[in-house]
Amino acid sequence: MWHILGAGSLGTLWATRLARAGVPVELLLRDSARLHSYQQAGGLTLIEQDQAQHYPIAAQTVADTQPIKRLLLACKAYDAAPAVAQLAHRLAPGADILLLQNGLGSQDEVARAAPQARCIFASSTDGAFRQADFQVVFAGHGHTWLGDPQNIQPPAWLADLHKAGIAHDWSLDILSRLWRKLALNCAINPLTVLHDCRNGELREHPAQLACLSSELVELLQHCGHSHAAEGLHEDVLRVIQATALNYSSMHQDVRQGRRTEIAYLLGYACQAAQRHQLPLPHLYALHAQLLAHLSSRGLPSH
Ligand code: NAD
Ligand code: KPL
Repeated sequence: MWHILGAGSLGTLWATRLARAGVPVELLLRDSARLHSYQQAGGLTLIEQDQAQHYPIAAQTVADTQPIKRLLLACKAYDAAPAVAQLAHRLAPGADILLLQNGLGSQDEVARAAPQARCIFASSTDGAFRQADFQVVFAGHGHTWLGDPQNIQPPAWLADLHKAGIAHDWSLDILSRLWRKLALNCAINPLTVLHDCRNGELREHPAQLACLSSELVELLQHCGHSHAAEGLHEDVLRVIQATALNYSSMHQDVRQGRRTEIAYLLGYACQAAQRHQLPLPHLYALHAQLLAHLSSRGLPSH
């Protein structure tokens, strides 16, 4: 049984794909009010290529008592550790937690909140967004890398992902993958917020992209992820080109007045730079500008 916490974009994407492959799944919802709304909706709806499919997946609240052996954590990075702390007493000995959070920092927070569990980190390029409550659009088929920095053995349940058609690979260096993604997000997302533009319009700011990429390369190298630093600037330009018409996830969050994951992206990068006493002026300045911008819009800095 997969327990899936968070019936948002990625939670719905995973729950529906697993359920339609015959894998038993159950959603964990925040409270009885949310469970009631879910029951009114009668299940989750996944929209793929304009086709909507409805899945009446079972659900319970986090306050339920059933033991949990496999938990898919599909909430935002800032909600991850508090959510796991709420559930820690339900985790069976040797339980697995699969962490879908973007960025870095939340994985360590979760591991501290549930020391008895095995934490498997994921980095995903799938794209999904909520069209309405419990209705999610699968906007871009990507790939998911999974790995465990403490144990290179893949879990047997990867077979469920295979069955569900979830494109994935077991990575022996998941931290480097997460750092690389974090570096791309740090170079692109904050600038799209500050220039209020689509990813592609960043091509008008080549000097800023070059400075940030070179500082991020230095950071990755000092953090022991030289491999993740290779060709970063070219990759930043490639991603901008490939996603030219898209608004970055951070831009969408800010535009919709939602809390961002800044603390787990640029905030995490700047903290790591400080720990290594690296003078990275463009990165620090970008962080300060982004914090000021968020504050001017009444959004939290963490
Ligand atoms: P989302 O906001 O759509 O969904 C998160 C869900 O978690 C919400 O429904 C929220 O109510 C729920 N939640 C939070 N705390 C909870 C709790 N204590 N108990 C029960 N439910 C709780 O977020 P998302 O877009 O699915 O993103 C999840 C993570 O995946 C983020 O870190 C994001 O950066 C990452 N990610 C998202 C995408 C995407 O396309 N959406 C792609 C790659 C990575
Ligand atoms: O991951 C992204 C995001 O918007 O969060 C991309 C499109 C790669 C930009 O950093």
